[in-house]
Amino acid sequence: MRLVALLLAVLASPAAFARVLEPAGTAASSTEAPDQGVSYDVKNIVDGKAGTVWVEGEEGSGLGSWVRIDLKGQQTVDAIRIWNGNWYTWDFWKRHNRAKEIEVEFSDGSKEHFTLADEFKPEVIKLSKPVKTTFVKLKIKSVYNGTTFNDTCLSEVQVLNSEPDENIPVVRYNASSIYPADNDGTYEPANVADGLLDSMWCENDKDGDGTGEWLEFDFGRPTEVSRLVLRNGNAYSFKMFMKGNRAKAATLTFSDGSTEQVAIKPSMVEQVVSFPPHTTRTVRVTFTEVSRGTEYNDLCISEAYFRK
Ligand SMILES: [Ca+2]
Ligand SMILES: [Ca+2]
Repeated sequence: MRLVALLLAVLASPAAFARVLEPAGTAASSTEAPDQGVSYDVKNIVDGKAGTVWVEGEEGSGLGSWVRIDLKGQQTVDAIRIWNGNWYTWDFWKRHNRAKEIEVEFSDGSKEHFTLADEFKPEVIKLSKPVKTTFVKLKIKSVYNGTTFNDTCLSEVQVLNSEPDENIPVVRYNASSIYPADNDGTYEPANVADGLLDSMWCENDKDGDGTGEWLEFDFGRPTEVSRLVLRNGNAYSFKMFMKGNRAKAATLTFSDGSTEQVAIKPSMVEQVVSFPPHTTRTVRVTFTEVSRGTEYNDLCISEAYFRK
């Protein structure tokens, strides 16, 4: 029974196995002009941030507008993950149009049609079969209307390939506490594995700075690990990074109770934390030292992956 349950858990989260194909470029049918220094360029859909947005520049709701993501040569695409609408904030999301029906076109001329959910959460659309293509083009066929602006937005689009990569798939995350969702979104532990720098896990210790809080990775089966790849703090921007707490040291606790102490750089760039190899089903990362931010006294981690 346990094996069956485990397989179901794995099948239920295809995104856990999906790697994001690196874009080589982007194009769009039209783009809204920048406003007060804020760009709505189509580059924003592949910049690793939900809070930066492409807005079509047509009169009306932008039906027929499209965005294209060019890949590095021909790649196999299995799925696409979309942050639909304007993710700058929840309020902005409601006020702008979201794409409803989309046509997805590939370089071999094939097309697939999807109806997206109208929800403030990322959506994975799975292709009926893998496609070898040099680009993915999304055309907006209908929209969900925003309450204020008749402009259709996409915040982020990840083109996915389901072949495993170096990052060990996680079937379940646990955490000592989770900061409640607010106007910017959720702070769920799984946010450390979505490829976005402005989505993160944050702890919810009301008085403390995050020291003693933990994040646990469950691989579902014994797996060898020796590296933790990390984007510390709120990695959206240097300004946001400085405002919040960052980790400086942690204890890694493995399934058999053994531990390793590791130092973590209080830096927003990607870092690889190496430690002696352990074969384990879970790793609990307990933060033992924290660097305080200037404004928010909550520890956040933007991205975190274990590797062999
Ligand atoms: Ca973006
Ligand atoms: Ca993230």
